[in-house]
Order: sequence, then C-alpha cells, then structure tokens
Amino acid sequence: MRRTAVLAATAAMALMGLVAAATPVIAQAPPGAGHGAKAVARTALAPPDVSVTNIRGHLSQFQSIASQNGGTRRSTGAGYTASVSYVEQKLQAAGYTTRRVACTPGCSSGAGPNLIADWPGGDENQVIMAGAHLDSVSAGPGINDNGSGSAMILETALTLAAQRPTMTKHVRFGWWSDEEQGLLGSRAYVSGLSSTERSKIKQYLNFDMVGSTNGGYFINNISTAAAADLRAYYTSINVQTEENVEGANRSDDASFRNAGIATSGVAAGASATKTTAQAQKWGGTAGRAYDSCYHSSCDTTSNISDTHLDRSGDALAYAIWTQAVGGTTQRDFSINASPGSGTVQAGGTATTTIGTTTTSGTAQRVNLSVASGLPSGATATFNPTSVNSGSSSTLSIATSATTPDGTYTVTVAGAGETASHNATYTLSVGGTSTNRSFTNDTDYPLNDYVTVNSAITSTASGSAASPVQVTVKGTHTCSEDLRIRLLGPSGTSYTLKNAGGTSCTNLGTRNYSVPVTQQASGTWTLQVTDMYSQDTGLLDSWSITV
Ligand code: DTR
Ligand code: ZN
Ligand code: ZN
Repeated sequence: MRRTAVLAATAAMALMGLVAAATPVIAQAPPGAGHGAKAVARTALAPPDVSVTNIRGHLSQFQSIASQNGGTRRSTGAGYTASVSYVEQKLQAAGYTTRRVACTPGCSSGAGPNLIADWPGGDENQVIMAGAHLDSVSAGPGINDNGSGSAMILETALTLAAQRPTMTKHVRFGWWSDEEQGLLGSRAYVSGLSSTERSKIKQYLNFDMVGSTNGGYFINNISTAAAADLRAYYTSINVQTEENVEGANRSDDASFRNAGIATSGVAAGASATKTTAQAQKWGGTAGRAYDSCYHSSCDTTSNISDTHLDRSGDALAYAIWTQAVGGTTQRDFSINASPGSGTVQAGGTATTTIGTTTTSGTAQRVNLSVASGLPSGATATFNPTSVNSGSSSTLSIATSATTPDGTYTVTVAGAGETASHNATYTLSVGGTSTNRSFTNDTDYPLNDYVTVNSAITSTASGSAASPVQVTVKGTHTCSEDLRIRLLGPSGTSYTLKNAGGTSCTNLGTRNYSVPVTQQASGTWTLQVTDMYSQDTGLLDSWSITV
C-alpha cells in the first residue's frame, strides 16, 4: 500500500518529536528559512514509498530463473548465479558500484559469489548496510525465503538511485550466497574485511522472509539502537512488532553481530506457529505456520503477502532516509556526447549530439563551450549554445583544408548553475577517405576572350589516383573556341583540350582522363578560356574523381 509523501513526512516528523502526527507539515524547509543545523536535519526528505509492484516484478524474475534451472536457486547452481546476474544488472544500470565477492573461505563447494553494491556518496567511514540472502534451498524456488528480502532490498536500492538525494552516510547493500548451508556467504564476506573496513560498518539490517502469508511483524534485536528506526516505522503505521525469536541467530545478521557490528532486521516468520494473541493483533490464522511453504516447493510467487512485503520495504527506506540521507537535494546534472567519436577529412564537418540529464534536484541552465582539444583551423558551433538539463544540443566541428590529420580529444564544458561537468568527443581528421569525387555545380558564362576559373576543394587524402577523371558539362555553340585546363593543388596545369578546329560542335558533356602526380587534397581548378569571337555558352558544372 502506498503512503502519501505528506503522511510519511508527518509520521517521520512526529516520530522525531517535532510535531503532533495530525499537524500538517511540509517535507522541506522553504529556501532561505533560518533554521539551525538541528532544524535542517529534521527537515530530512520524506522517505519514499518503495513500490511493492516493482518488488513483485523482481520476484517473478526469480521465479522464472528457478523454473529454468530445475526449480531452485540453491547457492551451488545456475539458478543462483542467474539471480546474481539479474540483481547485478539492475544495480549497475541504476548507477551502483557492484562487486562479486567470492564465497570463500568456508563456503559449500561450488557456491556462487556474494554480491555487494555501494551507492556512491556519503561518509565512507560511516557505512549503513542492508542485506538479504539470495540463495534458496534445493527443494524450491525460494520466493519468500528469500526472494522476498532480496527483491525488497533491490527495489529499495533502485528507489534510492532514482531519487539521488544528498547522502550523509554511505549506503551499501549485500546479497548473500550459501545462507541455507549455514550463513556461509555473509560469514565469508565479514571475515574477508580488514578490521578497518569492518569498523566502518556502523549498522547491518537483515531481511529474510519478509512476505510470509500468515506472517507477523518481527524485528531482530528489537530493543537495541540498531532496531530503533525499523521499530519507529512500524509504530508510525500503528503496527505492533515483536522480537524475532524464531529467527534468532538463523540468518546473516548473525555473521555481522559475531564480528561486533550492530544489527537488526525484519522478518515475517518461517515454520513456527502463529499464536492466538498474534492473530488478534495482526490478523491471519492462529495455530498455523507463518509460512506453511517454508523450505518447500510451494514457496512460489503465490506464497507472498503483499502487505508484509510492502511494509518491510517502507521500513528499510525509512531507516536509510533517516540515517543516511541529507536534508536537501543538491541540484546536479550530467553531460555526454553521442556519438562519442567521429571521423572527417580535412575540410569536412563532424557533428555529434551533446546530451544533458538532470541527475538530482530540479533542471538547471547549462552553457556549452569547447574547453580544449579543437584542432587548428577548426571551429565549433553549438545549436543551441545553452540548454536546460534534460535537453540536448548539436555540436558541429567544421575543420578546414589546413587542419592537420590526427586524433583530437575535444573537451566540451557544460557550465551549469550549481556545477560544471565535461564531456569528451574524439575527432579523427584524415585517415582513409571514403569520398574521392567532388563537383562544382556553379554556372559560369563562357564569353568571348574571357577565362573562367571554377574551383573544387578536395578533402580526399593521400595521392590523387592517376589518371584523375574529369567530367565537364555545359553548352557552347562552338566548343572549338574553348581551351580547357585543369590546375592541380600543387599549381601544375594540365591541358584537357586546346582551342581550334574547322567546324563548330556543341560542348555537351566531355570526359577526360588526366595523368597527374599530385596530392589529392586541396584546390583543383577548371580553367576555361573562350579564345575566339562570336560563339558563347555556359559552363554548367564539372566534377573530378581523384
Ligand atoms: N534464514 C532462515 C532461517 C529462519 C528460520 N526462522 C526464521 C524466522 C525469521 C527469519 C528467518 C528465519 C532460512 O533461510 O531458512
Ligand atoms: Zn531458509
Ligand atoms: Zn532465509
């Protein structure tokens, strides 16, 4: 069930003793409000609703993974490693730094790795961790035990990534291997940490079986400080909680607690029986197991209580936001070039799209410029020259005939209101030319005793392929009046035809093969001189293939 932001904020602030629960409040202080440090801390962003629909989506994926791998996701099988890949890929796409940590020493032979995900930011010396075992028993797909905790912490992690709030503490998530063989994955992870790394972990919260269909609301080590936020969340929604007696020392929090780390967690219960008193306060059936499919093949997506699942996710979000999220969202953006590279011949123009994205807070104005790396003779143009983050601009880099061949890293600077970020674009000038044919389509009148020069800039590299092919198109009632020459980039002149003759023929289309020893790039000029009186005409176009 979704809580509204205002209700969540009200509950959060009521818990902190700031306001009565019924008093309407706003989640954030107005800009410039004269709050002291404490008041600012109390205006922490409201914890978000963690979507139970999305958690359900992850559970369906775990179910199909099991179905494709013999009906199980046990730590030593392909169903486990496929589960790791699924979670890993979601986290990476959201911006997490993920690590597969081998389940050694002491794990079952062939057990797949633990998966660790760090959300960048916050004080690295104060790490808040949440974890869930990702393996199942071999008897079934393990959707409540423990697809539920795995999917729930995954969706909470994705919700944090989507919001990108400022972080005070560092947040890390862990998905454990080989729990069902004796808490082995989490034990291997904790024992693999240096004592320094271990001491940075200020709290570990565990989520194992959080969707039991006849479940209860159990909190591990309920009277300790580590449990305070989880408790406070359930209190805020008027749900009573009890110590997780059944699960004591039976899940991965024990590995952390044994290493001296403060731990808590949430569970909805396994094979123990719901009491009459529990059924009275929580609903469900007294005298029946919390999860009647515990460790069996019927632990499928049908074996889940959405209400328990949803509340556990909101409880974790409440704990994370209360402990590790700052009071305001820093506005920020990112910038990139797509494509990130391009090739042109000297004289050509490369274009790319400079994209910007709002990564936190509201959009901001970003002014674009080239900070460095443009080759000589080149000019850069942005259209438009500034964008609101979330929009894009077209960057055109026009090189000139004199731009030297080479590879250039062009740095595009995006100067925003709260931050500046760069993108890079790799521009290659020269190399293998794809186009070696060029045309000048400009019309030139061919008048008596007049010379016209029609130029073509070739961007083809290397030597001209001799003989170069020239096509001249035009009209002239007596082409015998015309002398036609070609001037190469080096200045050498080649006569294509001389004037003279005894009768008159129209110019039309003429093809010439011209042996040359020339570089291909640069200016080729067709020079046409009408050497006699009376007849005139028009040079339509000419082309050259070098
Ligand atoms: N880690 C559980 C063990 C377990 C047994 N009872 C409970 C109750 C609540 C949470 C966990 C447990 C398993 O994986 O089997
Ligand atoms: Zn189990
Ligand atoms: Zn379990």
